[in-house]
Amino acid sequence: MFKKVLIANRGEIALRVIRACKELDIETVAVYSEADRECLHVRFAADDVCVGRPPARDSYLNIPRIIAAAEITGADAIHPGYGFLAENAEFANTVRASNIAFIGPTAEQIGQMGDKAAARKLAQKLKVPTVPGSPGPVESMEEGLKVAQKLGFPVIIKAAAGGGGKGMRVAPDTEQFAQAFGLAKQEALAAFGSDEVYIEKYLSRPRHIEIQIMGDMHGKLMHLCERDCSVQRRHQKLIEEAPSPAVDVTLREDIGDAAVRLAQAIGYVGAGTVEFLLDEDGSFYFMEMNTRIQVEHPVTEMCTNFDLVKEQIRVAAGEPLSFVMNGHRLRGHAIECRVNAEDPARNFQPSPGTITAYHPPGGPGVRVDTHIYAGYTVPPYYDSLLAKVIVHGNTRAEALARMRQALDSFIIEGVTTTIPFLGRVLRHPDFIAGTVDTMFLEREPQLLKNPA
Ligand code: MV4
Repeated sequence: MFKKVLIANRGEIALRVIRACKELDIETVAVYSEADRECLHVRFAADDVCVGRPPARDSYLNIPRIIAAAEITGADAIHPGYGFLAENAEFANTVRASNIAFIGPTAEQIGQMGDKAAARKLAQKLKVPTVPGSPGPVESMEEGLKVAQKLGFPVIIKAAAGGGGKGMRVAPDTEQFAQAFGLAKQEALAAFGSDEVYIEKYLSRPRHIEIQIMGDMHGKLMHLCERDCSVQRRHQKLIEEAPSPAVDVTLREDIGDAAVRLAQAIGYVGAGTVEFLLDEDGSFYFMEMNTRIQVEHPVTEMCTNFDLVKEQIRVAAGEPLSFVMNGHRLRGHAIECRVNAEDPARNFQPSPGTITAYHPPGGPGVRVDTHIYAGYTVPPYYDSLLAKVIVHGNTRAEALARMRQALDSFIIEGVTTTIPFLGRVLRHPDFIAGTVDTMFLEREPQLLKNPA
């Protein structure tokens, strides 16, 4: 087992990884930017190294500084968390070339799934369903238009190097195809340095369903149920739950099996997520694979009783998975709400500042993953996640009631938060009925406003 793990991240996920290390009796190293001296990850880690100026590219994204921090402190492994360098193949490579273990998949596996058009091709080869579309990248506007006309409008044009919704354009008809195609290419080039795009038939009201998987170095790979992340805004997830109210045992087996086949085909090691769109008629389609631990991993932990971060560390050290569950042995229902320092009424504009009062919710089945405290100043440089409230109940109804109660008793003063907005979503009849899709908030803009 590792002796000392460096956590190449900040915020709540850094605390989450430190906790797992402590339970496994592993020493920890925090890295921090000049804006993060007062952060709890610095306090809770045994060792800490300042890696640069506040902007992420000068600190949390500075590969040579992070490697140097690991070498100076004698860390034998690095956990990247999510965001920052978590899906950077060059980083994974450099870490391993420096004789340090990377707690995650290989650089090759990160690269294979980072190319979305290639991942789609692999899925097709394995008979994992994909949305009807172009067989590979589309070279020219003329070729694209032919593909689109054959598929039938509307179509969606996606960046091959993309993911998370960037470089994506919908073309409603032939007339608007050229413009959408051009814009998608332009956006893709600006965001990813590659203007390669592919085309799919556009699904108008899909749900976002993702499968948590976990593989070890001994060829064992399992899935741990799905998460439903349909409540999103501009590709930012706001609420996640497991299991999905739209997935029954049979569908779970089918989607889970597809996810396991895909990950197994590349010998995947570590925690990963395979994303699908679920259509109104129950058809599911592979979207992309994320090769990291995700923000919403706690809902899976709550309904599987499985510590995903501890298991990530174990399998990276070469240990076999402690058991294989494949979506069985689920208990109850879990929901997560992301509490952000943002103002929903002002287009979710970030609201950094000092927390003047703080009291978290508690009680049975309530978990809060956070790095904030009274007196903490939320810096403007990073994402605005303040806390994740995760609840577990024996039924979805119990979990829902628990989440409403938890949010209503969560005190955060000094910054504007998304708590009142989340409370309104949890009381919306469509959310209660479990029927929301990814266009839900587009249809319900009044949820963004505080009632007078
Ligand atoms: C789609 C789609 C409809 N049809 N593909 C957005 C992010 C990327 N992972 C895939 N995305 C979508 N792909 C087809 N063929 C709709 C979306 C989409 C979406 C997907 C999941 C969650 C929220 C979303 C919001 C808007 C669009």
